[in-house]
Amino acid sequence: MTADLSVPLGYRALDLDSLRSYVAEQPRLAECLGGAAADWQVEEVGDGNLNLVFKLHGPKAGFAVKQALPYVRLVGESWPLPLSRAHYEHEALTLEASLAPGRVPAVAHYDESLALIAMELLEPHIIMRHGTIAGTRYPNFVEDITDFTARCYFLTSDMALPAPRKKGLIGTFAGNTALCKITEDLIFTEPYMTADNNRWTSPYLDGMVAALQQDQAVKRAISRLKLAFMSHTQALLHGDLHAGSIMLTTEDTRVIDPEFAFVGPIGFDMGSLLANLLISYFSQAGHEESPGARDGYRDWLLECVSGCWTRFEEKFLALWRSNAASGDGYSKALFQDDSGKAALDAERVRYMHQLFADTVGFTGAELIRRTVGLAHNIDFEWIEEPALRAHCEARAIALARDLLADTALYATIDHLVAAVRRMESCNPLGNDA
Ligand code: SR1
Ligand code: MG
Repeated sequence: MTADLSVPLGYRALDLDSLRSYVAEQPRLAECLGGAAADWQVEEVGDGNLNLVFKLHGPKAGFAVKQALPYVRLVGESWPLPLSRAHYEHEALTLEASLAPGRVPAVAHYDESLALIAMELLEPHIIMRHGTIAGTRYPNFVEDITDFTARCYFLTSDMALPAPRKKGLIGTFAGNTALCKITEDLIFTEPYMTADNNRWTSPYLDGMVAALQQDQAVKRAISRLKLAFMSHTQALLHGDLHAGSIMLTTEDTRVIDPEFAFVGPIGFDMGSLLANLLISYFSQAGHEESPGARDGYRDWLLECVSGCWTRFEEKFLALWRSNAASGDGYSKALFQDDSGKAALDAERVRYMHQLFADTVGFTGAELIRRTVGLAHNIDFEWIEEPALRAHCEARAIALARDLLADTALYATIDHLVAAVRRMESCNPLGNDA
């Protein structure tokens, strides 16, 4: 199945005026905003790589509108991308709202022909990356995000769903091939070879990138992860769970933008989440007010790394041990007596160990693609001085190389956190930056 790149009749990319007219013709949306169309404040606020995003405010309320463009916004019309991603995003948002209530923006309106979703306006929430660059702590983040991850992944796994429903779920998202292909190329392939899309802080990182691209242990590891990404249908994933896909306040956390959703390996999402916290950690030297001023904040970021795994694991296991576990995987019928119950619990522990090993590898993959591949993060990009930026990025690359090639050395989250702390006092570039 190849992705359908055709643009349906009736599709047009909206601007501020045409969006205002469009919404005026949608009675429910217009009623929700209140007043007359001329009273509405409309702005385009999209800063992501793919889509248009608008905010609308009326006298009564506001909402956000996301519209897919038929190409990659970051690159332009030379890179076409199917509008069907809005369909998958709508499917995922709807399902996630039922699995993890309150953790995603509520959908207000969906228009398939315009590839447009109107949804709850999250205010005063901000994109998490902006908050961590500013050094803001979010006390509820770990509990909120692990409610989302544990519930979405467990409740769409084979331990929760009967086989026919699980296969139906795989089918619902199986057509999202173009978005998966972006990931297959940008995360699992291009950073490890010479590719036009790659970029890094040159010349500082040239040596590290050359070494990475000749490292056979790394190439074997990334290829194994790519195969898992392509073939391991464990649960419904967000598919792009980074700090730009999370909006939050100090009280509330929401997960947005699931257009990359598909049924895949849980460790992929978990690795993306942990890697983006680590990117924030390694980038702090470029944002702190004076050297060491953000040491306490670094500690908080590592507490988040640790908490995102441990609270996820606890919640996932609690669901598995509860009545939610009525799927065909690990049927309770096979494990009825005391020895059976002990055996099943040992299996649960083994499953979580494997999930963690997957997560470690995928964490390394995300760290590399954000420093060597096409799509970088503002955490590093906003560090203006290239030598300092490279110094921060080099630590992320050095850690990632070890996570990929020596995954087994990171048996627990404590091993990972200890390695991050050790890396903070290393200078992988070997200069006096
Ligand atoms: C061409 S798209 C580049 C990246 O932007 C999205 O947010 C995904 O992370 C993708 O890999
Ligand atoms: Mg996105």
